[in-house]
Amino acid sequence: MSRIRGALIGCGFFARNQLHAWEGIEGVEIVAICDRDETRLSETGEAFGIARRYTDAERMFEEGGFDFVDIATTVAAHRPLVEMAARAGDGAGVHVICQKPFAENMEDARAMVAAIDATGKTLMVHENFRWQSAVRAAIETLRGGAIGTPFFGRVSFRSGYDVFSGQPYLAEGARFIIEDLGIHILDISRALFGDVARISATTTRINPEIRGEDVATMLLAHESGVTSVVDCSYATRRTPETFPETLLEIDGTGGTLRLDAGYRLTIQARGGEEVRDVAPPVLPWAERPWHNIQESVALIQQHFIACLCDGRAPETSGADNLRTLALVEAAYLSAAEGRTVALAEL
Ligand code: NAD
Ligand code: 89Y
Repeated sequence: MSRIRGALIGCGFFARNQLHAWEGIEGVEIVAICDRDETRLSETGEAFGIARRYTDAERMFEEGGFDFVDIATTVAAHRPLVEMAARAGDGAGVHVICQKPFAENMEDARAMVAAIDATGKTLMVHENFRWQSAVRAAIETLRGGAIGTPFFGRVSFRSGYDVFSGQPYLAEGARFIIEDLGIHILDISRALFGDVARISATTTRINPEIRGEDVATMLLAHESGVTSVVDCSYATRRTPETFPETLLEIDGTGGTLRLDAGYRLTIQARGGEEVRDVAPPVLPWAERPWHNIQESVALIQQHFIACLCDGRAPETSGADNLRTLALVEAAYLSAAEGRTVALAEL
């Protein structure tokens, strides 16, 4: 395999995880970075030994010399940067990974998917929670038929962890938990039970210091016939604090599966019980409690490179992610109008 060269845009809070993960993937090199903020740019360049540094993404694309771009900015910059990636190299384009939330609305998201589609390049949304090793173990167990056909699921993320000190913008937006975190939990529900026909949601804000909602409870009717409850909270003070674990409870025709706090996977089927420790490793550059998310960053980026090498679409391609993003929009619409929303409406 020839060397695959990447460039990263957005050297903020989360990008260092992505840069560490790229360092761990054989055959991949990040050759250029970009951030509007010169201090962040030079600190990141020094920390990761990357000499080509840009404050202007347009210039970085003009000078080229990379096969893919990793867009690690917050959402407002995603559409212009994805469209720049599509125009790069006189319209040949480059492959793209873009952080979640992919876009601010469905219209932007569809335009972004179409722009990269027209180049024939690969577009993956960095939807990493379904790649957390504990969640992955549950997905594979379910897909392997261990508990028969699922008919009920609960996908739950409840925490009181202070995410605002590292990501202050999360306290400022009119939207918070569904768009920021619920998007991952909804995506896990899709990975487990498939696409969704209808959703009903309620939201509330408990923390008076923030602008958006910090609690959301969603009821999903999947096309497969499964009903799932997806519940998210950043207002839950409890012990043990489980950030950033997603807990699962699934009933199937042949048994049950639970992913409990402490990364404990329990499968009860055929009169027996199996309990597995599915705790993620703490990678050398990772730190608790983020190690769970950090490992999933390494795994999704490996998946992206494997897809480029094999010429196949990533699991969370841009086209796939339109359906996760539609769930986010539908949940907000449902909560605002107090009604069940059919995904076909979006
Ligand atoms: P941040 O604000 O700390 O960093 C973003 C950086 O992008 C800033 O340094 C900013 O100057 C730069 N930037 C913005 N627009 C730019 C542009 N047009 N050109 C060049 N630089 C630009 O944000 P963050 O906390 O690192 O989050 C970034 C994204 O990652 C968000 O979308 C967030 O939701 C996502 N995120 C994902 C996970 C996950 O597990 N997948 C976890 C945390 C954050
Ligand atoms: O931004 C969020 C994400 O994607 O994972 C956790 C987080 O950092 C805070 O909710």
